Amino acid sequence: MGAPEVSVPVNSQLPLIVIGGGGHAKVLISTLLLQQREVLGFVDVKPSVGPVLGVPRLGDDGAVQRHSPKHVQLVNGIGSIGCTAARRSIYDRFRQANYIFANVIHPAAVIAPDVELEDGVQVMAGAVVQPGTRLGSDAIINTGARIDHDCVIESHAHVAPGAVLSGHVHVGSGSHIGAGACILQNIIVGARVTVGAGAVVLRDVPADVTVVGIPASRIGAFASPRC
Ligand code: JB2
Repeated sequence: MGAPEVSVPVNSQLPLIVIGGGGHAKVLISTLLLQQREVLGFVDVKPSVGPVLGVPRLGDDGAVQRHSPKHVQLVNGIGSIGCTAARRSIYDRFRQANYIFANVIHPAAVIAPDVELEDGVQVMAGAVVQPGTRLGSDAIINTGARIDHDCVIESHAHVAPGAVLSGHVHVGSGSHIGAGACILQNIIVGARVTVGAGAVVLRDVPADVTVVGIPASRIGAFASPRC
């Protein structure tokens, strides 16, 4: 009997353009270079941003349009430290222009064979994703995060480095699970929630709030000037 079929969509090997040239983009570019993918460059609104790991800045977002969606794919290099709206806006804008976002899966990530991956998913080094889980479009499972069985991570959500989700956890669209946070089994986290770094979530969390601490409790509405 052969190895089980992996349900990871097979990316085309089209050349890639990364959106953004900051810290998150650097981690993605590092993975892509390791995989010997062709990275044409990155685009960044700041002209002062220099090459990233030898990959050049192509210009601002307008530079993407010089390449047909038939000939390149994109990588969303805008990360988040709480509010995921900027990342989502980049994804929506370029999808409306028919560009496809490639999945970036580090070779040292462990993903169970039946895990369902939508488009533009990013799984960093050392992350573990167990069976029965679904990762929505543009979701980030960051370095060393652990997602146990039968979880759902909705689109644009970010599970930051070292966070741990037990089985059957549902993370709503655009939520940010902070570094080292821990979410117990069967918990539902609503959309656009911020879970603070190191928090331990013992109860369901409604949409649009921030929770911090052990046990995690609400500190206010999520909508803030920077979001
Ligand atoms: O609309 C945009 C845009 N907005 C900001 N289009 C393009 N093309 N670029 C944009 N940028 C650029 O994204 C900024 O000018 C900046 O160079 C970059 C964001 O870089 P920064 O390092 O500030 O954040 P990040 O999103 O790469 O990383 C954050 O999230 C990661 C998950 C950081 O907090 C990291 O520490 C974290 N690991």
